[in-house]
Amino acid sequence: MSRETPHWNADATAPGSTDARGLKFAVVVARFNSTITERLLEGAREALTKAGAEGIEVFYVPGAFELPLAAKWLAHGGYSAIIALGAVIRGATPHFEFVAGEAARGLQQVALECSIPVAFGVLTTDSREQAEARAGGAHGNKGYDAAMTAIEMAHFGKAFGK
Ligand code: INI
Repeated sequence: MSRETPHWNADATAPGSTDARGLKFAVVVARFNSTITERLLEGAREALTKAGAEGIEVFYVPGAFELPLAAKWLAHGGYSAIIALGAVIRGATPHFEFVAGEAARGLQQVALECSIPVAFGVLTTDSREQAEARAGGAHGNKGYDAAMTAIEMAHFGKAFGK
């Protein structure tokens, strides 16, 4: 499924849009399926750099299952938002549901418990081809999209004194 417009706020005049000046981001990247997750990281870096982010720190974990705990530890690191990147491919694992489900559930739990935006840049696809299409291919780059979401949510939080 493709979208005609991005789900993040692309209006440069709106508060919390594409301006990341003064904001610091932690990007936590799963090494599993690293050819794909490195492309997601490139997309996230591009978005943050273009938006003028003050800080971008990158951390690695073994797989998507490890992303929530890393995000929880990073949540107290003074970042404006966390961007979690991973690629869980159904064809590659019999425990797809566990890895993908726990990554999603855990990252949302960190966001809510620690009161910090955690952008979900974890691809959950049936095939490697579908993942590649979403990591700089025909369906864009979900790392880029996750970074844009993180910028918007960081501004949202700032508006409420976060
Ligand atoms: N981790 C991923 O990030 N993507 C996968 O597709 C995947 N598969 O296929 O199993 C995967 N498994 C590793 C998992 O994330 C943990 O690192 C491992 O279970 C150790 O806790």
